[in-house]
Order: sequence, then structure tokens, then C-alpha cells
Amino acid sequence: MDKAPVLLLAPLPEFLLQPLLAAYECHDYFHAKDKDALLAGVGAQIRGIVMAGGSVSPVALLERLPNLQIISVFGVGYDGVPVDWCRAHGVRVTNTPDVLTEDVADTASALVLMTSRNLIMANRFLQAGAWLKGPFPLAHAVRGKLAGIVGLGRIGKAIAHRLEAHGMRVAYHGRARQDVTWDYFDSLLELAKAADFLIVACPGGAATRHLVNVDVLAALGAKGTLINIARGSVVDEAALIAALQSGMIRGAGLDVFENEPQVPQALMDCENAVLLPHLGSGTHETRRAMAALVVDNLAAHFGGKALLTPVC
Ligand code: 8YV
Repeated sequence: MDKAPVLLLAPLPEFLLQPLLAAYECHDYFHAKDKDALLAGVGAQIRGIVMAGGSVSPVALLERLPNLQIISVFGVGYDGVPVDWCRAHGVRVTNTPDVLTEDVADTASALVLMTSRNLIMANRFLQAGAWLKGPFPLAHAVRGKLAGIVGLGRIGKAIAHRLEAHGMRVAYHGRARQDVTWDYFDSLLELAKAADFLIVACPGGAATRHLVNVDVLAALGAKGTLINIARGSVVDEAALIAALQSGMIRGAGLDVFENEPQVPQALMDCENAVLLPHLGSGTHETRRAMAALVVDNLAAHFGGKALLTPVC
């Protein structure tokens, strides 16, 4: 049987690439020098796309793939996919939910601890030999503090449980109140005012772009720390840098950025920010489970079976 032609929009790990190469005629759009020539050559045959959570498949690209049937996202976030367009054009979309929830929540809770206890600075302090001259300055406890979670989905809930285990109080903001015991704030500004840690765990995309703006940061105030493990687009990064520089907020712990992998030097220069290279789901175990979902969803689709994790 002929292998279905598939377009790869992102660099993929070997454990995903190998099964894809075995089952499909893969065309590496991400690394292609002449992307236009690649599309002119094979665009009309392409039946599937594989992309990462942080990558984009713009309508202008999809319009050049008249036989596209499925987009399989190697990630839970599909804000890079024009889902309405896909629905209207009968293109199915899949992602990799659940398997990464615990790792991403671990990363959020690590960022809370790293920022509150100043652990990165403490590590640098020791390595620089400063301990020999005196003790490291005192930090802040998390116990009793309020974690305000923005977006109480699967990942938000997993973060809430972890932070409760650290003795924190939890409240949340989202589109709707949920059947949970944590306090609901229908106003993000009010949640930011109350919170010691404002933790962004909502989807990215147009609907949440710059949801955390200068007003929210001002409400979070000097007692507050912003944590973002969701998408850089949710936070106005320029406003955040200004807030960190001026002391408007106490600190930030970020795994995601507006223009990854570019991180503004001004942000890197902020000593009150802990910055990670989008590693929330980055463990051997989780990335392999995500890869298996990508492969299994594609196999289900091309085998005429129901998708395991359909978005649409
Ligand atoms: C990954 C992500 O970094 O799941 C997502 O939405 O952004 C991350 O888990 C990415 O998709 C893997 O390349």
C-alpha cells in the first residue's frame, strides 16, 4: 500500500520521527530551505500534518494542501491550528492531552517553589563561594499563601492539588465556575489582587492574548509572583518586563514566552525571574507517551477508525 504523504511542521524527536518515517512519506517542511518549492511539488498530495504544540499551521499554508485530512499536534495546546477553518474544511485535528498533565503541573509547582524560596539565586550564591562569607538572605514561605489559577482545566487542577499539598490556599478564574471546592473569581483583576501567586494555565490563542496585561500585573502587585506554564501569548511580555524591573510585582517563573525560543535580553537580565526553556512536558516518559498518541491518532485516521483524542 502507498504511504500517505505527511508534512512535518516542527522538529521532532527520533522516537516520533522513526515510526512516522516507517508509516508515511514524510516531507520535512520545518527544515526545508525552499518551503515554497516543497509545497509546489508535493502540496497537492499531502494528507496529514504533524506539528508541535508551539508551532503554527496558518490558513495560507493549509490552503495549499487541498487533500489535507488530518493535523496531529504533538502537544496538548492547539492554539497554532486554525480549528474553525479545519472544521469548515473537514480537516480533523488531534492533540496529546492527559499524558503530559502531571509533568506540566510538576513544572508549575517547581516554579512556585523556585521563585518563593529564591532557589536559583541560592544555587548561584553557593557556587560563587558566597556562603563562606555569610548566610543566604531569607526567602518567602508558600504555606498559607493564595495560589490564583487562571484556567482550571486538567493541568490547572493538577497544579492546584500540588500547591494544596504545599499548604497553599487555592482560588481560580476561568470562563465558568466549576464543581470544585476552590473559590471562583469571575474577575481576573480581583483574583490577581487577592493572589500571592498568579498561575497561568489556560489555553493560548486569540481569546486569551495578553489576558495578563499591565492592569492585572498592577493588581497582583509587589506581594505577587506570576507563573506561566501555558503560552507566552497570554501575558503581555513587555508589560511583564517593566513590572519586574520596577518592582511592581515581586517575581516571575516562566516556562513559555511570546516569541520562543527568543527570550528578550531585558527579561533574562531580571534577577527576580526564573526562566525555563519550555520544558513543562519535557521528560522521556511523557514525550514518548505524546509521540505514541500522535502515531496512534494518525494510524486510527488512515485506518478508518475513531480518533483517540480528537479536537475536531
Ligand atoms: C511541548 C506544549 O513543548 O503540549 C503543549 O502544548 O507546548 C508542549 O508540551 C510541545 O508541544 C512539544 O514539542
